[in-house]
Amino acid sequence: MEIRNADVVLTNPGRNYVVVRLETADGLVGWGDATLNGREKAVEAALEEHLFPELEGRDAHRAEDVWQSLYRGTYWRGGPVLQSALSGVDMALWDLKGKAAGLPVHDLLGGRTREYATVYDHCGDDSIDAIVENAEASLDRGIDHFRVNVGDPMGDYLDLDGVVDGVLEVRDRLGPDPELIVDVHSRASPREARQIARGLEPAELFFLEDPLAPEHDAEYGALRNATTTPIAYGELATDPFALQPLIEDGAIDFVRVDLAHVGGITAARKLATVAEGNGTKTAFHGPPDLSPIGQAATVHLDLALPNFGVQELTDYEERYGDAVGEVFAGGANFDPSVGGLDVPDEPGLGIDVDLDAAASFEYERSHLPKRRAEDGSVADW
Ligand code: KDG
Ligand code: MG
Repeated sequence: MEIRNADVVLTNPGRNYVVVRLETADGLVGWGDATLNGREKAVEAALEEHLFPELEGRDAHRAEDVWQSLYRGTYWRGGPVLQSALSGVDMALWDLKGKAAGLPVHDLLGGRTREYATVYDHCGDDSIDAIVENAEASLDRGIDHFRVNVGDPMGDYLDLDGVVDGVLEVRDRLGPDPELIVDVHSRASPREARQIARGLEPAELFFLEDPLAPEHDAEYGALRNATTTPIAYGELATDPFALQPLIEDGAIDFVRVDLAHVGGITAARKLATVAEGNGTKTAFHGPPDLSPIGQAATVHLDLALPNFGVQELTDYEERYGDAVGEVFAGGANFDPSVGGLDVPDEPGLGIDVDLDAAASFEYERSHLPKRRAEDGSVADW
C-alpha cells in the first residue's frame, strides 16, 4: 500500500481546521486532523516541507515505523507544531489501514470494549443560575457529566475563593448525583492548585482539569498528596512520554491528551496502555478546535480502550454547524439515550471530506485570545 500523494488542506467552515490527505498508489484516501489552534500555517509548512517528502513511496501499512521515523528519526523531537503535523499523518495512516482491511479503526485497535463513549458537556457560565440552567438542559439531553466553570471565559483563577465558593454552590444546587468537572486551564501556580483542589473537596468532583502547566510537571506529585480531588492532566502535552512518569507515580487520575497534538492514535494508545497498568483512566481532549476527523479518531480509541474514563464533548449542538457538515461527512454521533458518542462501523475512521466545499471556506488568520492580569502583565490564557 504505497503512499503516492500527500496533501494538506486548510479550511474554515466556522473555524480553521488543518486536514491531512494521504492517497495510496491504488487510490485509497486516508484523512487526518493536524489542527493547532492559532498556528495552522506553521503546521501546514511543517507538513509540506518536512513530513510529506519523507512519506512518498513508503508503505502506508507501517504506521508505527512512520511514527518512529517522524518522532525519533528526525533527532529534533516534537513540540506542538511537529507533533500536530505527525498526528494528522498518523490518523490518516490508521484510516487507510482500516479502509484496506475493510474494518473500522476500533477493530484494528483490539475491538470495542464498550458500546459508546460517555461524554461530559460544557455548562460553565457567568452566573450560578446560568450554570444550573445549562446543566439541566444537558441532563435533558442525556448527559450527566458537566464542566461547571464559573466565570468568563474559564473563571478568574486569581479569585481562588470565588471559584471554590461558586462551584460548591453549583454542587449544592445540582445535588449529589451529576459528575462535576472544573477546568483550571493550566493557570494556577502550584500553591494555588493545591488551594483550589483542597477547597473543592466537598464538591466531590469527577476531576479537576489541567490545574498546572507542563513546566510544573514535577509538582503534580505534591498536588496529589495534598488532596483527595481527582486530577486530570494533559491537553497541552505534545510528548506522550513526558506524561509517563506522572502516571507511574500515581500523580494523575485521568490522562487527557489531545489526539491531534500528542502524535495521533499511535501516541495516545501507547500512553493509555501505560495508564491502564497504573489504574489511570482516559479523558481525552474534545475541544471545538478538533475537527470531526480528530473527534472520530478519538472516539475510535475511546471505544477500544479498557481504561476509558470519559470523553469531552464541547457544546455538542453548536459545535459543528451546517458549514462543517458541508465539508465533513460521517464521523462520531451523539446518542442522547445513553449520553455517549459512537462511530459508524464503517472501514477506517468512517469520515469523508468534500474538497470543493473545503476550498470554498477559506482559511482566516486567527489567534487564541491573550489575557492580562489586572496590573497589565501577561497571564496564561
Ligand atoms: O485551543 C485551545 C482549546 O482547545 C482549549 O482552550 C480548550 O481547555 C480546553 C478544553 O478543555 O476543551
Ligand atoms: Mg481544558
